[in-house]
Amino acid sequence: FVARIQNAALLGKVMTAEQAAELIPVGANVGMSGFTGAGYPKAVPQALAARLAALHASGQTHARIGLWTGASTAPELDGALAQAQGIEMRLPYQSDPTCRKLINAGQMLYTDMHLSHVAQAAWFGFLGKLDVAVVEVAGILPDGRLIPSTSVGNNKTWLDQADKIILEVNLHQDPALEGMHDIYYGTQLPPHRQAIPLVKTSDRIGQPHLQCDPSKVIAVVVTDHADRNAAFDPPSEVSSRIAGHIIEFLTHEVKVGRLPNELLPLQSGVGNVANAVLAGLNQGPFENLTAYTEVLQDGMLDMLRSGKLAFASATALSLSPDAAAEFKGNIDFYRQRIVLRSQEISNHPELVRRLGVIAMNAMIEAEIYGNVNSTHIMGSSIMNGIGGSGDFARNAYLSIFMTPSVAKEGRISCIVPMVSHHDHTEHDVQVIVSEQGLADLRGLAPTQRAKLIMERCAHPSFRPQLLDYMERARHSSAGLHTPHMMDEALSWHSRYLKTGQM
Ligand code: 0RQ
Repeated sequence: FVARIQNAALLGKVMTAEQAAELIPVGANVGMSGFTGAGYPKAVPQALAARLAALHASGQTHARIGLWTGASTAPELDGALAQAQGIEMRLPYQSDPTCRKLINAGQMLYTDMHLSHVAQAAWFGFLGKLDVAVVEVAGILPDGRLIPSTSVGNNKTWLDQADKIILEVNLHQDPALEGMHDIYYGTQLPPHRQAIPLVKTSDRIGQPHLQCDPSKVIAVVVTDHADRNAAFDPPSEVSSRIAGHIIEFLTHEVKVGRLPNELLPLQSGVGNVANAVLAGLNQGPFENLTAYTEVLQDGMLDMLRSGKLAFASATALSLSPDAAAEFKGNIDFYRQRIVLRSQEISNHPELVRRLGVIAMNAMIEAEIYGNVNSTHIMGSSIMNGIGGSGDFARNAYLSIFMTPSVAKEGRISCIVPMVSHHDHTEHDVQVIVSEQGLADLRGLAPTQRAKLIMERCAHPSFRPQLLDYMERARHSSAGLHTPHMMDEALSWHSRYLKTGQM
């Protein structure tokens, strides 16, 4: 590992994960690296979890930390710390089953934030003091600068803001990642902010390395482990139909002159549906595409390889084991075509608006008027979090939300009279698509939107029920702009909670 730690002072700080975890004070706010299962520290969180569990066993039942990351991580981080009951407050995004269980049981606090807001909220001091940063890197340069790993996330901010820094140098991460990153150090606080000088997805506006004050580094831990690397499901029939509707819609938009032949930069959310849409685009008619997105999944790697996608900007890689191996084998090819940025830049509203991004995100449910819920099950339980979907949806050129029309073997309609939680308001949602069809809502009034969403997107088994709701609301609602029956609007959700069927 000596070749990876070229700074003599930092080489002298190499220690075990257990020793490093001892240096994290109980009650500290800890900013860790990691974004959608990539580039997260793999050893210190597990050692810290073991330490907190031992403290709990000795009677210190409230020994916990505040845990801030880029986005979701992996079992070695979120999973280990949650199982040890070691997290007091989690932000800004998670998808871990144990975290989810504790949050929904009221045993862990969770602040669900737009991912582009996190860094500035930390600089503004809105989140409290950041005590320790724990950041995975691919290597350390002689002057202490860091070669970032497979995600950038909030690492720049954690390294700048934390009093103390622990670095995990992961030998498994390819040192040839060097040069793939673009870390922008020009962001200012209001009222001194300037325009961010990025006008194309491929622009480089920063530097390839993270700055780090070596005097703040209290430990360096060496690891050799792959990222989480979950495999994606092959595109299902439902996902493929959703992808088909989106491609037909984009083709139409090109035909009528609202999109250029090479479209506009694509943003694609997480999960199997999003990956299937990319698989569809890879077979589709468009060439020379670009992506300005936050997560680069297998689908985009395939598109880069086939040449359909000319360039991709993201903050993290989230690859299956096969795709990760392929990426490693052809890293020089990908370094010409991928740039990884801090998440406040990959998701920045100014840049999303300037570039005219086409945002495609999955959701939990939509209502007939177009409001969208991306985060909550039946109004009160968190699923994952809003992630970057709001950063992109509100500022996109085209904002598309997609979902299967039903969930849980058809017992739940994903199109409902009123959403049980609002993440994306009707004003931020231009297109809704399910395997049934696509509703283009641009320029429509609420009652026009409702007609289209029910006709095009709802499952036939729920359509009559929705039409009946709408019809009765038209006759009994106090206002007829957005007709609702307030005592019935959420009755589908309460019926499901009581009977297991909407
Ligand atoms: O439940 O896990 O028990 O099987 O929700 O649903 O259909 O597998 O969809 O994996 O694409 O995730 C919105 C959660 C969709 C995700 C969400 C149940 C369903 C299943 C998952 P099971 P699917 P996906 C950029 C963009 C927010 C963040 C975001 C997400 C589970 O896309 O977290 O967009 N998005 N970020 O059965 C009850 C309904 C349901 C339902 C589905 N209406 N009611 N349960 N489910 N619909 C990336 C980042 O920001 C990092």
